[in-house]
Amino acid sequence: MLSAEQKTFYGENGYLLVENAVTPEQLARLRDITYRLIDGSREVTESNEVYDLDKGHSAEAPRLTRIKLPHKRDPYFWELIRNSRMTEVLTDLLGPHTNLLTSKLNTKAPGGGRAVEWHQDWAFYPATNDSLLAFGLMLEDVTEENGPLMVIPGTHKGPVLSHQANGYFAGAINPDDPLFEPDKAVTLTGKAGDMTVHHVRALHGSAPNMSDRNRLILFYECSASDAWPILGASSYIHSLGQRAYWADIQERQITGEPQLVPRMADVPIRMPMPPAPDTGSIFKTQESAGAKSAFSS
Ligand SMILES: O=C(O)CCC(=O)C(=O)O
Repeated sequence: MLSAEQKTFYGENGYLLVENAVTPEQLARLRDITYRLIDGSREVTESNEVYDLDKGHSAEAPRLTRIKLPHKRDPYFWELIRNSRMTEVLTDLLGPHTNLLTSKLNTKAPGGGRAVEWHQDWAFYPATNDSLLAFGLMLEDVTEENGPLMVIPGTHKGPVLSHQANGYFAGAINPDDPLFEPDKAVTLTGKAGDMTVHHVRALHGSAPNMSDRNRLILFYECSASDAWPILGASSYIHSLGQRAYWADIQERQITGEPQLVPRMADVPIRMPMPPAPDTGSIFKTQESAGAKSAFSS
């Protein structure tokens, strides 16, 4: 359970670091599954529905940016979010009825693994209210060198910045935007088993992994069940018809029940349109739309 101070901190800053979010046994099992999944990418030569490949990927030396939807790859990823300390943190922050929106395991390979350009998750999936957040569970230690998540405190209370480039929804802000204040960024490092939490509107990004160690962060993006999507960019759920969507939403219920009465809040929204040429992952969206990088000189 979170303390009152932790909840206040999250409310004011839009992010939180939770130490030991999983037990050593849970962590060991997660790592074991993850390294087996990475091993499974050896025979893969093109990004597909499971793997997003980084430049230089080969059978001898797998280089991935991401394992997509890990909760669909191994039931343990789903079990964990439904029944662990993380579940308590989730209901502490979002209330009793919660859904998983998506999951992803950003694997940032050693020696240059991709930056994630600055963005607000809210720009990808606006909803009727902003009771949404992302957990980032560290499966290896995260230090300054291996591309930690960075967040700009307080931006969850501010505007949604433009994420457009070259006429596309680019999934990244322009680093020249006068509202972007990188000097205010905080860097979220921690030990394997620690977890970051960031609010859906919090501006965040991460630099390339310049170390010789993997940076493995398992992200769960979650919503209060009364936050209904207005439109989303690049998730499989938006291609489902009404029946399949209803079945899917029930499968993604983490705690409580579906809420058929959306809570409407006065929140700033921009629509994630038009889609980038390649929407296969955030990396592909940012790259194919030609988003200007904040990390390359
Ligand atoms: O992997 C990271 O550092 C950030 C991930 C992220 O923000 C995303 O995938 O939307």
